[in-house]
Amino acid sequence: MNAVTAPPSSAVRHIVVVGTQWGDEGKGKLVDWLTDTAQAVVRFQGGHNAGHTLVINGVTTALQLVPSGVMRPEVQCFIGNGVVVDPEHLMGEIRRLEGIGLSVRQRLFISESCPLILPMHVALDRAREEQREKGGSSKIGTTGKGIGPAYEDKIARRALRVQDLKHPDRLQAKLRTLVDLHNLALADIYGSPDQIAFEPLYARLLELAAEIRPMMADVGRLLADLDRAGGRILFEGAQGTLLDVDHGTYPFVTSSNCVAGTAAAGSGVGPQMLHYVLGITKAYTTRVGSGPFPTELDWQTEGTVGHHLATVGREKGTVTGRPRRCGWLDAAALKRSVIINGLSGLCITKLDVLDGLDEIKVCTGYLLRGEPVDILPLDADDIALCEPVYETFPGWTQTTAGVTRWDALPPTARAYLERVQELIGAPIALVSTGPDRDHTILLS
Ligand code: 2SA
Ligand code: MG
Repeated sequence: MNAVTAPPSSAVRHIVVVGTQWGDEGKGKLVDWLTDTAQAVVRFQGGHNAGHTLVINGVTTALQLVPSGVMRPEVQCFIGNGVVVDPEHLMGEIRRLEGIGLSVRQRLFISESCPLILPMHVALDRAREEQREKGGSSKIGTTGKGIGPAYEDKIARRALRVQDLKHPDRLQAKLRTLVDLHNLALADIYGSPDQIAFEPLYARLLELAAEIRPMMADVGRLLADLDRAGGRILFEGAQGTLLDVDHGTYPFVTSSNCVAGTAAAGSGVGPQMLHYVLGITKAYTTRVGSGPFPTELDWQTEGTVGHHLATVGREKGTVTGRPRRCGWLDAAALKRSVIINGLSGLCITKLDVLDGLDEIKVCTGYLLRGEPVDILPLDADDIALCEPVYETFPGWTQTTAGVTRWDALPPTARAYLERVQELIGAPIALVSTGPDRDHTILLS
């Protein structure tokens, strides 16, 4: 393949994996695959709104909060300060993983500084969505996990943090203030019938605190030590660049920064530790939740290309089971992702979903109020007005599922990928041709 620079190799030790689209690009699989040679995997933003699906030896496991490294028994897993932690969910997920025979607690390290997601955040998340809908404005289509309200409390400097679980008195005082504040909002602002009872929540948090305490850690310090000892670290992004609270299709975004730069601040280390940024890109585009999506196709009508992508790609939310909206690859949006993330290389996933299509389209730019534009605009209202301009490629009839060599791909598939990397200005380092660990083409 032309113009492909070296993929992640021994020259780079630490890799950041980020989604370049609206999430669900297949990051979990790639993190798991790359973890073969890593000692640690770190989550640095988001929470249990993430749904990372891993297929190992044909067995599917979905992870939400626990880093994807957990599937490899010798790998250490870190939850950095940039992550919002729902303690009830955390312990539930740990128990579920332990139930399938994985050791988790011994090698999971949770930053003391993570803000907590509590039941009032979930109630507020849902009440706000209802209000948006009633008020005639579009719902964001959140996952309903309390992510946004928990980050609001963090920014407002009133959040409970994991470290508060070590101090029952402090926890009690802060929790009381927070419960009162949010109960008031729920009743008076949102007219919600939900009220959070303080006593049972406090009692439950004390129980959870006893379980979580042994996993609390100074994550930044531990990662710096691992770095000094020559270890390899993977920084595992969640959601995707176009859902980033600053750089995404605001306000139809999540409430954290999902871009590569956050890997440092969200895990407590410096940016010099981010050696290689691998952007994960689905060979087409999906989005779950509301918001503009220029290349969206009709994905509900049988017999359409959109329906093909949705069904062959099994495009349903891992966390919520919601159908994902589907459309063609958008190279003009990816250009934005390349810039924001400083992508070193790209991994194209789910190429096999395009197998059998007569022709394949890639969006190379848009017409915005009649004017050509070659990169995704910054204003969501402008994005909603963008009419995509496409380049069309012949498809292929052979199956690419499970192919592990570049030269075993159909020539039309190779031509498509070569053109994609040319359009977006970042090299393709990897191609994933199926959900299993081994269905991966490494380009060198
Ligand atoms: P939130 O809950 O406040 O983060 O929702 C805000 C927006 O962010 C989107 N979002 C996601 N988009 C894709 N995948 C995500 N994770 C799950 C998955 C989602 C699911 O992997 O499938 O199961 O539905 C994720 N998390 C948040 C969300 O759709 C809103 O547009
Ligand atoms: Mg997902």
